[in-house]
Amino acid sequence: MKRLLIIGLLPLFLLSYPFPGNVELYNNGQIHRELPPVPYVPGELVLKVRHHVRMSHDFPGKHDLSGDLFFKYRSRVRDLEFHPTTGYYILRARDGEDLLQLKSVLEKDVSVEAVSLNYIATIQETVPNDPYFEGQWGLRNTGQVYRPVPMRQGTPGADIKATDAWDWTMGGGTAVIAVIDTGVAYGHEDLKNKLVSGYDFINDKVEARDDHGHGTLVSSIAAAETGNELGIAGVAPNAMIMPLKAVDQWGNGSYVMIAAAMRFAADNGAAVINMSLGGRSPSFILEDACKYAFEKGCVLVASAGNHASPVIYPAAYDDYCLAVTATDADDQIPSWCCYGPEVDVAAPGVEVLGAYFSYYEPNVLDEYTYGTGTSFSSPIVAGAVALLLSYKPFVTNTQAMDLIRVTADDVNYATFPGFDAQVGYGRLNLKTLISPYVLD
Ligand SMILES: [Ca+2]
Ligand SMILES: [Ca+2]
Ligand SMILES: [Ca+2]
Repeated sequence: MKRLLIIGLLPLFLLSYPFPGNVELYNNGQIHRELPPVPYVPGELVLKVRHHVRMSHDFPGKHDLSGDLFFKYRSRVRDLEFHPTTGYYILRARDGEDLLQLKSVLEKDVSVEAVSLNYIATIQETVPNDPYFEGQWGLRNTGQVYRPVPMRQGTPGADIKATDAWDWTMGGGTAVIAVIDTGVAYGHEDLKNKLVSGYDFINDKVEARDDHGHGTLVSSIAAAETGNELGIAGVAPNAMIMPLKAVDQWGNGSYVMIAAAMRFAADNGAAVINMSLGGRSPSFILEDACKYAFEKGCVLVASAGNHASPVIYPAAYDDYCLAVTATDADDQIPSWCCYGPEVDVAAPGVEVLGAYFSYYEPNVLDEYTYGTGTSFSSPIVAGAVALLLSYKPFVTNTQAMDLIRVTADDVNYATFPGFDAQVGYGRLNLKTLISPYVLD
């Protein structure tokens, strides 16, 4: 298990938008990095004061010079307070004082042994080194600029709290997420080491190569290679992807192809099946396959749909599927989301950053793009389930579905307290889901 602990504030990555046309891509050559200032308590200095030993019968022992110091600098210093447990003095400068200049003056004072800014430490978080992580507001939203052009910022905390969950685990390498989609770009830098054997049901081939782009983006959101100093982080950093191509290059897949892929996934050890797809009609074709996979222990995760209409199938099969709708970077539910009592949870689904692939540029395998739609919410939940199952392998699929529901944040509590048909139980909270205190 790879844990990457970085103390303090992160370098700020300013992401650029290099690509013309109607898709905006991130390009490795154009990242600008700037270090933010190191935080400290404003107006405060911490002083180690030299002790002057007074050889006097009247005043045995040590006498410090802090009173003299205060008197000497009183025009610039508001107060000088002894801090008994450390033995240091906290100096508070008067308003408008140049703290760094005052610090350099005090450093030269013979009665001062050392001066420091009162630096602020922050809690440790498992923050991966993937350079576009700051673009992944859905994983961690501090209100950062997550997209430079057009400039986008979200609301702090409108995220799934991935870094907090990763403090506990980044998952084992065994959990497999079957992605029933358009395939995967096998050579993409952030996916090439994350694939297990899949199948192409459209072309009857062993390798499920993407000829559209949707499947590559979806797969990377769930489980891109993480901590590799490239691209993005996946929700389940160490899970593997089983690419199953059941959707053609125009974005269509027949129910029979999708059903075949579900059965293949269930028969070949997938723990989670992601279906960022669906149709408006119910059919035994999908329902039987869902039942088959569910009874083999798989957790089925599907997108609720993007047409402001009732939840699509297979997501609407309540007994077998988690139906996932979208939230944006302010924890609002977009108006285009499908709705209904079948909705289980929401997950970030607006401007979700992931791996880019295009049929027209098959050799471009190091770029990233944003996707909007419940298609990109679903793999976030699928990744969450994979992380949960690798951390707590004793959890059954029914329990996993319940845990996803009960640990979600009721983001529309003010208008619809409790379960509702817009957001289900709420927006996924990976921290609460993975918490060792739940079902341990
Ligand atoms: Ca990466
Ligand atoms: Ca449901
Ligand atoms: Ca609610």
